[in-house]
Amino acid sequence: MGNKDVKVVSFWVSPFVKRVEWALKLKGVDYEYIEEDIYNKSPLLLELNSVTKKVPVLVHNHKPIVESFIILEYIDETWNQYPLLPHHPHERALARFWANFAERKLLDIAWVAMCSSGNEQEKAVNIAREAMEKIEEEIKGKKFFGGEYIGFLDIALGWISYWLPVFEEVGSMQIIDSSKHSATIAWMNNFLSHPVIKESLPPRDKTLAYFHTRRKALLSTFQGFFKD
Ligand SMILES: N[C@@H](CCC(=O)N[C@@H](CS)C(=O)NCC(=O)O)C(=O)O
Repeated sequence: MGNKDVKVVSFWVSPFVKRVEWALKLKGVDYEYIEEDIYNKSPLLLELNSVTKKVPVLVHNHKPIVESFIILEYIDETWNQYPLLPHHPHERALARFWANFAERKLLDIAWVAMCSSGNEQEKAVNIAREAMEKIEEEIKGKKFFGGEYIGFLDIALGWISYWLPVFEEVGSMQIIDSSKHSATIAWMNNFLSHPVIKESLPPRDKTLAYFHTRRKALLSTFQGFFKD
């Protein structure tokens, strides 16, 4: 049964929404899942998030919170069990830094790479590969970014384990290189093997079909993206 005080306005294939669901599940917080049609937005979404009109929206005690990283921090501050961010301020700062770095240099850019072709795609793939190198250095020698357990940074970067290979397949491109990114690949396997993660992923065939459709729709959008 869903917890009436906690609702997540969601979209089934959204990696941003999954972060919120993963955090709540890891903390054992019950929530009500509300599926949104992001192509025909409901009055509820427009009321809860009139600024960006995007999901996820976490609604706690009737108050909305938006933006997945901000929601993660809110969840961590509100429910103390299973801490997500590290305890030490410097480690917390580093976790936030890497989350933002990966979002701008890997997620945003891998999206451009998936939705482009030719020179544009080549440039995007190169930037994404550089970011991947840095992430590889960060995860070396650790089971999870959070140490022995899945933490904030694992959740923030979790999309890499499932959505990035889909983006690669849809865009016919390669960002993850098994000869260079073995630590990242080991982390991906550890992450995907965790019961909370494993049980909450969208079906791969449906996910692939969805992003193929997005690529077709957006193919011309990113032309000239890297020009001044
Ligand atoms: N930076 C946001 C991104 C959220 C986002 O892009 N959500 C998508 C779904 S995957 C959305 O709601 N798109 C609707 C739109 O752009 O109008 C976050 O981390 O929460």
